[in-house]
Amino acid sequence: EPAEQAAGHALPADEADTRMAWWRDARFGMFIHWGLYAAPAGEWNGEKQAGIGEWIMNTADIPVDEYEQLAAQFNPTKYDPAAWAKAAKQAGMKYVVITSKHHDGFCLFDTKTTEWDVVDATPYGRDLLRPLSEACRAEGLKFCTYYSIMDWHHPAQGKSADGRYNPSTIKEGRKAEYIKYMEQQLAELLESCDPEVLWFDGEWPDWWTEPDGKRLYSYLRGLKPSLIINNRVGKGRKGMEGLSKGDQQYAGDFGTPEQQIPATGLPGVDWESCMTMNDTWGFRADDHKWKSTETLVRNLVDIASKGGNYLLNVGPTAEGEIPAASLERLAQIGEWMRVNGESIYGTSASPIEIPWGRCTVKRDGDAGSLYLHVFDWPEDGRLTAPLGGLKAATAELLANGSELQVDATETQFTLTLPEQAPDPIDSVIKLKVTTE
Ligand code: H79
Repeated sequence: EPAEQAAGHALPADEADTRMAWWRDARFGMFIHWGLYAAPAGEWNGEKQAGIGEWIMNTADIPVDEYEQLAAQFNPTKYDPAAWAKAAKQAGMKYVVITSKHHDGFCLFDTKTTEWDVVDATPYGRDLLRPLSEACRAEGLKFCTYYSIMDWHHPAQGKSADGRYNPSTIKEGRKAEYIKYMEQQLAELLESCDPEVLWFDGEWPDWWTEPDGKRLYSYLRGLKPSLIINNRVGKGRKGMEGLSKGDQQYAGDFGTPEQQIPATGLPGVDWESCMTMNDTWGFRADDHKWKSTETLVRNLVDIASKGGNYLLNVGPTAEGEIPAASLERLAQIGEWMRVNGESIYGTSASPIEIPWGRCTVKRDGDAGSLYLHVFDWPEDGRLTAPLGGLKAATAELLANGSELQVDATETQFTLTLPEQAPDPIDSVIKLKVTTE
């Protein structure tokens, strides 16, 4: 049942296997939250607003006409899409997912459906996404887009009875109009940027239903059959845990844990954990709570060891720059990936659990490799782990190519290690194994 769920509703699993192949191999992508909210950067009327930066319209309860004035100031002259794509590429990321429209309804792409877009409403006056889609393709990265169903700006939507934008309501008799609006925008986006993934969000208002999600899913796959669409297109996700509920067939190809990593692997289920580098998605000038490179690399490894993807966020400024603290961490992750990338890309969930780190697996017929990610280097120079029915042959440290002594019994193997961990973040040992 989980395998069917992961394959998207009413679709044969082999179709999904082909369509999802690049995504399953990729393991690591860049999330980009960029929009008008980067200008207030967490502050409104001289006062700091709590919470995530891109929610400021809701948090500070800003009326639509006041929020609209942000557009007249938005002029990201330092925007360099080629540099962004390079930063993702050199970090070892394989795809980029950028906000085409967040909850504030503002479109970063050219659309005829509204003036509430970068082309019509800002002094910058040009599409922001198409150049990034081209820059990503030039780097061999898959270009993908985020799109919010909830829209605090569209006239068909509005605040709830209790005065909150979240969850927004839809006005009597105007739902069909709004769905048409979304369909037109998404068709324009597919036409101009040709994204490989559509990453929906803001699906939780009650007026949006699972049948609406299934219809939107089918409409989009009809326009572009190879599209991959997340489970927030409909009502299938379980809260911030993000995985698809198991009680029926929900629309969507993969689960979306947000700011968390599942406790265990989930056989047959495709999922991607999206996480921030600090405590906000959209840029906040005052948020310096950066996670260490060690934490970010170990998150990637933890996720890969459980068969998931890691979508790591950056929040560029209103001028168009990715914060230096983010670039620094991306560069450091890249250094680790250049040495150890083969233990991440194209790997699947670990068949064994190890107390001193994580394990990823690459199969090759009757043989394969267990990649042992050593977080806690043993003081006595010996590592022992269960073999899970496999036969261990040779072991090599990816950091320097040195061979390690392997002593294997029927059920476990022991490795003899050098005194010092070659990489304090995560030293990877490639253990070649056979099933025979
Ligand atoms: O775009 C970023 C955020 O702005 C957006 N998603 C990421 C990727 C987001 N983060 N947090 N939230 C939205 C808060 C939403 C929380 C809730 Fe719910 C909505 C709580 C109740 C409704 C969805 C449904 C999550 C839990 C239940």
